[in-house]
Amino acid sequence: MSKSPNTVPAVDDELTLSALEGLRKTPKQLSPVWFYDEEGSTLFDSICELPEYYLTRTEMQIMTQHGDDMARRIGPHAALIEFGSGSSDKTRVLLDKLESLACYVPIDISRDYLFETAGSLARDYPSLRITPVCADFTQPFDLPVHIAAAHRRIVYFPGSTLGNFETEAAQRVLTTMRTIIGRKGAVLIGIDLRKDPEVLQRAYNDAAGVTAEFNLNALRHINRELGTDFDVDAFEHSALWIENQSRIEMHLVSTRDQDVHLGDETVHIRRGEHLRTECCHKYTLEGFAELAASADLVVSRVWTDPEQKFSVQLLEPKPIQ
Ligand code: AVI
Repeated sequence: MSKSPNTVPAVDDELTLSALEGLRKTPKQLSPVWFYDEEGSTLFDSICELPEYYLTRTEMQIMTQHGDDMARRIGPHAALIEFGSGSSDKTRVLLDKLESLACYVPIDISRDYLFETAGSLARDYPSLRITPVCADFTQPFDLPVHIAAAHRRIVYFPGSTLGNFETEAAQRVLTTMRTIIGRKGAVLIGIDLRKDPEVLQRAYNDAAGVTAEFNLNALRHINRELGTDFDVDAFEHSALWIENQSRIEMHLVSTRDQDVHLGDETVHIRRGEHLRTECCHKYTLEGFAELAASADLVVSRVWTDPEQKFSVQLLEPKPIQ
């Protein structure tokens, strides 16, 4: 990274600064937020349909098979608060099963998608009170005051998205959930499990190349949004299983030396250099229970598929001794 000594940085917006911060790290990093422009969201929907990407299908199968038990444990008159609600697809399974739900509060950073989905849910569940909240759940946000009237507050976080956070950030997200649910509530969360690395490698290196496109699209998005000049054609997708971190890492590897301009800075990327774009942690049941415990949450029920590929877990506040 080079910068002429006498210039005042022209970089003053938060997005540019945080992108620069990532590119100053070793290895260089790009935030996974760059995956999700319109094209990226469509590519992610296609990933969920891929034969190699077992996560979505397996979680849906668990929800369908055990939704009645989940609804029974959640109980009547709950407020359902969903983190990163997206299409709310899996939520529909719960909405069909939960008894006299007090309200549904989907939280998502993408305003258009959030309100579009809330509108379609309102048409399908006309008697349900739906209050969308447009927010980044890793930052402080307000919830509607009417959730206080519900018997319990249930935070729903499907998709194993928690696995995309580094351990400390995952602890912070769980702590936020713990604060929201108070003493009587619960968290219902989808968690992908550790398995044969071959299966994992295939899930993130699909034969049709959709995940590669999804990864490369992050560069198109950042070029468009921040005016950077990454040479997208000079990068290759790579997804590697990192055994000692129990995670898949998605990288983009530069096939040539290139200079990328961001604000008034120039970032040099060497031929063969990796940019890390995402981490996808895979947990053992014990490992996840430990992570939950670090946020004062106890695993009270685990539902899995017969091959134990994926899990949906109910977490409750640790009892006060
Ligand atoms: C959103 N998240 C849970 C996905 C995952 O599997 O970690 C994102 C993804 N990246 C590549 N394929 C899917």
